[in-house]
Amino acid sequence: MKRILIFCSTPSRIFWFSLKNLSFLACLSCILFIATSADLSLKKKALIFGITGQDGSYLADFLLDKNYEVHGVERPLSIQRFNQFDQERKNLSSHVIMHFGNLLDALNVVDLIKKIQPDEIYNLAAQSHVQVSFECPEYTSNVDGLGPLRILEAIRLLGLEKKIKFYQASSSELFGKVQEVPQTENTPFYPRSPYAVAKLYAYWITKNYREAYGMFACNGILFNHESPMRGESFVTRKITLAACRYKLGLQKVLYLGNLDAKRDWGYAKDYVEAMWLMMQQPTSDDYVIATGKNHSVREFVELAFKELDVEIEWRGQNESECGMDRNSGQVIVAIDPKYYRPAEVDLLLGNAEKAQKILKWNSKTSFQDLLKIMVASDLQKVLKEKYSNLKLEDK
Ligand code: NAP
Ligand code: G4F
Repeated sequence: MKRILIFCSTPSRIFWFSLKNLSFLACLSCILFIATSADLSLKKKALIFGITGQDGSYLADFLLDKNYEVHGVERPLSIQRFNQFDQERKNLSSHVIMHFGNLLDALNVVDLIKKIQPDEIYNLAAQSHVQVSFECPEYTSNVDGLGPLRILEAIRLLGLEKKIKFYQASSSELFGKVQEVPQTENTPFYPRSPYAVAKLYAYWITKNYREAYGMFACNGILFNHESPMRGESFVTRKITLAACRYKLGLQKVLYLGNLDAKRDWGYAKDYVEAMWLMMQQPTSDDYVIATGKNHSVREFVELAFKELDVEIEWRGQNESECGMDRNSGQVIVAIDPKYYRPAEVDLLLGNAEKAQKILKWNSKTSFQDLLKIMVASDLQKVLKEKYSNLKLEDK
């Protein structure tokens, strides 16, 4: 009986077979080939629109840890927050495949999806500032409302509706003037800004493509989530930065709008896990993601300053209200009505029971810990600012 020695690509795969068993051998080679290719293709591809933002950076990091091939879309003139973050943490951008793009450009969206052929698309791109949306309502509607439509339609036109899963960054702003407390997936929406109205369109068009074309398309209705990567004009980051600058003598007064608005604030790092979990379910659905606890802007101010051993005492009312440093008697927080919104969302409080039950997701970081993380990070940043200013003065 003739015998042959087979060397397969993997060193340990060496077998003896009789020629009689050639057909068996052919089958086995096929199986090994398929197994090896399957192994390679096991690396899922994700495409993130909005990768340069807060959530995009954390999600990219999370997906890389899960061994995804991560593609990200940046606008040609993106503020390089992503790269700044990268330098501070780990070499994210060198592991992500970056592409230029813009949600306003439908041809570009089609081209990207055709080229990349991702398994999962996360749409985090948006003009995400509520107050700015009152000043730029048409632009906001175009990016935040029609942007997701452009992605969904590109998937459909390319015939990839059964291959690609789609995640839409929906928002608790949809609840706006809340119709019940706490808010769940079944609470009626009542948007209060051009931003929220645009997100409402995006929510429904995502649901519509799911129902009309059988696409895997889900809405994450995320309540406010913050981090050291939060944009500096959102209230939490504005406060933590100002508190640190005050402590180090670089800022005297922090000007704010409505101190009594309440938000359900979580940690962005915890929330990107929920996005991914939604995409791993057998069928697509919509989920509220929240901590189930809320706090006022006023409380956030008090606790952020307290973290730096500064006690605040409030005096006055409405536009004349101010916060004083109990030690020095100096005014350190004042109201500037320009930060009041034409229509305010007074209170948000989420009930994430559905996500807890089905996704087994829980918010891990407490409000107090989130504050500590943000203050500690901004203190480092402001120290660097101060140090570099001193060096400039020395010269
Ligand atoms: P963010 O920091 O403001 O990031 C927004 C991202 O969208 C940035 O990467 C931005 O790019 C990109 N972008 C803006 N316009 C674009 C356009 N025309 N084409 C392509 N990209 C564009 O927002 P985030 O806090 O990470 O939030 C992520 C998503 O979740 C947003 O859709 C937001 O509305 C939604 N959301 C956020 C929260 C929250 O509390 N953070 C809660 C609920 C929902 P540049 O860097 O070039 O500006
Ligand atoms: O930090 P904010 O600007 O966040 P807002 O409006 O809640 O929106 C954020 O969360 C949404 C989820 O619910 C996202 F969809 C959206 O993209 C964004 O990420 O303001 C929070 C509250 C508001 O009530 C605002 O009126 O803080 C109040 N506020 C008081 N003074 C201020 C200020 N907000 C800002 N940005 N700046 C102030 O000086």
